[in-house]
Amino acid sequence: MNLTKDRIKNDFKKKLMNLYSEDITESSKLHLYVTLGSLVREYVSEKWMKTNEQYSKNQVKQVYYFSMEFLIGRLLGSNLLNLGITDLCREALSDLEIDLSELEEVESDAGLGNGGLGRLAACFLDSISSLEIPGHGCGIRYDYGLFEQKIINGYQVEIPDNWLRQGNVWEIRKENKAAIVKFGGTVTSVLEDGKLSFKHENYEAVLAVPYDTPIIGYNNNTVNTLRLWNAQTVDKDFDLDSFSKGEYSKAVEHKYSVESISQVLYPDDTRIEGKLLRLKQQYFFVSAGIQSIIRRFKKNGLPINLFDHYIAIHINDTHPSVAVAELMRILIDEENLSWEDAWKITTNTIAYTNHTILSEALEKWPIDLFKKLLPRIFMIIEEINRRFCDEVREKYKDERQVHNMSIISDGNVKMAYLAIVGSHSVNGVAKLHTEILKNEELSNFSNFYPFKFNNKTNGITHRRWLMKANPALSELITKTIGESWITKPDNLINLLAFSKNEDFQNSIHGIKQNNKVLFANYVKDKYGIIVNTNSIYDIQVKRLHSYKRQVLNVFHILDLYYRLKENRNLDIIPRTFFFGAKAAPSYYLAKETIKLINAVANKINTDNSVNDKIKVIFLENYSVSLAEKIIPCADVSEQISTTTKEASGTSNMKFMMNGSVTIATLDGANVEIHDAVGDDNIVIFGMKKDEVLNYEKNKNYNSYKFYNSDPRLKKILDNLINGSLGVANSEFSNIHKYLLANNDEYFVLKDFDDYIKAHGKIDQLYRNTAKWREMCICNIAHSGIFSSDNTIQQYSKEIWKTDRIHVDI
Ligand code: 26V
Repeated sequence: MNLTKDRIKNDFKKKLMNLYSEDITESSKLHLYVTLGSLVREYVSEKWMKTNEQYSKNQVKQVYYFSMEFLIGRLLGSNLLNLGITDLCREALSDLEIDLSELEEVESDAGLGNGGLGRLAACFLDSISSLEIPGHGCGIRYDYGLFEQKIINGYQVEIPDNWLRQGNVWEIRKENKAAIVKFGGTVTSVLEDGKLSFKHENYEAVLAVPYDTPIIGYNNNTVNTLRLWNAQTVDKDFDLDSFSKGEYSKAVEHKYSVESISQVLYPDDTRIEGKLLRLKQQYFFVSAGIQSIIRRFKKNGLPINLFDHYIAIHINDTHPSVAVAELMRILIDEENLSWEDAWKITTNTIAYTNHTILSEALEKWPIDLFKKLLPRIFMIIEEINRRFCDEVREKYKDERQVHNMSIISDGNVKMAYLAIVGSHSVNGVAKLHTEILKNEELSNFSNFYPFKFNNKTNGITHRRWLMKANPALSELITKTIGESWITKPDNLINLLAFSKNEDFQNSIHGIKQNNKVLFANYVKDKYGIIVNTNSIYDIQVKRLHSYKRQVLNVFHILDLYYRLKENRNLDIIPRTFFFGAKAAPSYYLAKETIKLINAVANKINTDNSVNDKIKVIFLENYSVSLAEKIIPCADVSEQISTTTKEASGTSNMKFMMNGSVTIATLDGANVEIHDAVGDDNIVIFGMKKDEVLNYEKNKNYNSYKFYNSDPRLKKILDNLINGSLGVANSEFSNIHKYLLANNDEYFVLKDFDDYIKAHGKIDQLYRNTAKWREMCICNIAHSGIFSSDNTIQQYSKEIWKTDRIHVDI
């Protein structure tokens, strides 16, 4: 399609008239945004159709990425970028006196995820399409995404995220592709003509209706599909009996109960709760997704025994791991395959990624609940487990080992074990994480199945996180090393040749400065706080969790504050500390930490004796669209988790790609970042893996030792509970207790001294302007390897075995 500015202008006016019978002057920003969005979708419709046609015609292998979460954010800007029509649209709209950036701000974030895991899924989709890989997303179309966070009097307050209120221009409802998902009921076995079959009766049927969103590749014709499922009643919304008796609320009870399945994203990614509704959500989208894959597969005329040659299913963490049993069920009960054939196909089809080793987040389901909700699936898991336990028994002749590895034990179904046994590939998300999985957490399984375990270090899409979020930097990079880095992000390495070039350093600095000014304006408008744009922007944005140690960051700030109070002339480079973090609604310690950050912010920002040197800002409602604003203006990236606890982290990569210097523990992908940039271009502190593991094994850590021997810590901790932070004495007593009486699970006190020193080093490095700028450039130059394009190429080659398919138009 040959788009010109004039064509876009005409199409836009026509569309506005068709949709709203309005002209531009009387239209609202929302209507203008919807008009542009609809137009863009229209422009991709041919590519979308052709992509699907070509996949069917050529019978290519396709991958389906199953995930409970897709943290997409906004799509207008990234769709325009991938279609290569951003400038054209901006100019066309500008002629019509419309500002494109203003329209982009109208779009609600699709916040269908909690954090890293959901955002990774979104980055992966972008890379899959951009690399011309036939691959699609499968998930749930939640009516409400992750809650919106308001900060009221320093406390987090959660507001439902009604992201669909203004409609969603990107999705298409496909009623004709609906599937039925069955819950509960009874299963009986029937022997007919010597063949055993299973009859499922008295179940509750739920209609799964798909909504498809196009996933547009960068500068190619590939448009893959993100298919999200919505739950509806199958035939009747009302219980007619109750309705005719005038019992209206009872009459609609069933409707509400069914629709609740896809109503809301669970906002707690810190611990499993064993809630029935969550398991319902899991089976709901997995069953609907696999049914629709099988349906399309058969429509293409392919024989079912070749299923694994044409289909790969990837499960994002254990949340979709019922897929193992659901695929078995369909192959055996509906396609009449033998157990052995079905098992071979299933394990060849499915691959699993683990995203955490925190034991409280490892999924398990009580047997009774599981069996009642999914009787046939439970039977299949029992049989999978029986056969697996036999193999373990045969190999080790040790019943303890059998018990330890059993998928069903201690009254629970263990989803990670099901995912490992039922797949051909198990991967961790960074070198260290995979090593810990193999040698510690899952060593039983990696000894049993050494060939299944592998590493795939996470990545981020440089299109959203550099080209879209930081257009000025992108332009400068292209001007300096040409545009090849856009499709070959590794080529960013060519920037190294310019790392000492003064002109280039100045340009890099100018762009960062400009981004900082823009963000300072945002902060001033929103919070009425004046930020010193010459200060170091020191930023920690991520979910609030004890292991991520936002408290360590606060302790550094308090220490700095107390030092400034003691010595007004203390020579430091001014700093602005930014935090952005949502706490799970029932995670009281995390919420207390938010209040602590806000109390410290209030204390410092209103203290005129220090607030020209330091300020603290808590950014409300951290989200994808806010991340795109804040990351490009960071000088310092805080990646300070307790070593071994952060599986990978991905904001660490986004920051380096935008030219920040990282202060980090050697945890998660910080290890790979350190390997890439070397000691001179990152500031590493804190305990190493073995020290942490030793403390944990020997149980010989004592946080009081640090409290008693370090007067700085003593002062900070005492001041938490004596009202000196301007709040009641009890306000932070849980944090105090956690760190002292409960012995500081994540070693904040142990790493404190080293962290303070590391910040001293940052201060010194920043003073050497040329050196600092060289560090920033070096970080950008080495960030290309963290493009999710690289990660996805590895998944495709080593796990999915999918080929690139160029779509012809
Ligand atoms: C866990 C749970 C548990 C119960 C209910 C809801 C829920 C939702 C999500 C999760 C996932 C927790 C695991 C997770 O998000 N891991 C993060 O994955 C990132 C991508 O691989 C990685 O960069 C982070 O280090 C890791 O913490």
